[in-house]
Amino acid sequence: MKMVIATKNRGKAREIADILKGLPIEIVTLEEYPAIVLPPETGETFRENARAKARAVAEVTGLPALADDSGLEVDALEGRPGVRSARYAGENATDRENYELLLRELKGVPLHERGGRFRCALAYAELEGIDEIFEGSFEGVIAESPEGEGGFGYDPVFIVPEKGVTVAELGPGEKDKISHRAKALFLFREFLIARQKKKS
Ligand code: ITT
Repeated sequence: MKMVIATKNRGKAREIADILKGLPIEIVTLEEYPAIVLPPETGETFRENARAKARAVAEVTGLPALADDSGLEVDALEGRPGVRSARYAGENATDRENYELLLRELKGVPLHERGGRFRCALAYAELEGIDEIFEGSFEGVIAESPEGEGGFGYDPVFIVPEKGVTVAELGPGEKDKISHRAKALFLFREFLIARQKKKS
């Protein structure tokens, strides 16, 4: 089976491809479809946005598509940046501009009140109309300053409490065992395997 990963975010595409290694799927990315423009993220939820991206890409390519809509919810900010995580500091903001804004907003907030979580909604769509959603979350604490070089997005400011380091400081492959995206992809994997069994 051939499947398109419906994301323009290279960090996400890399993690999804790594985690799905070993499944009998040929993965293609949007780098092979540079003309595709993803629909604007107008939804109020990760689920809605993921569904819109997967459906749009399945319709344009004719291939099954897997889209990821994700973001960071911070309790002290009533769940912000949430669905606006990618555009928090402005429409074309860099990862660094986004997390620097977050750190400014949390200035003076003590560590025990800096809890939050990453959320991921994965949507799988086929041209013939199948739509499935898989979700995962990842609890942590927002650091007072960035640490580490790995990952992408808010990883340098997201502390994994059990490890005492930020996600950007984790060793190779460690994030892919515990992240919101890994949890959602595990459910997607189970779905594909169950479906394959039913067919055979
Ligand atoms: P696509 O829509 O093309 O998939 P995007 O980056 O615009 O790419 P989203 O709208 O889902 O995707 O935004 C997700 C943002 O949330 C992302 O840009 C990061 O800033 C943040 N984010 C999501 N998952 C993350 C992770 O694993 N580590 C760090 N930051 C993450």
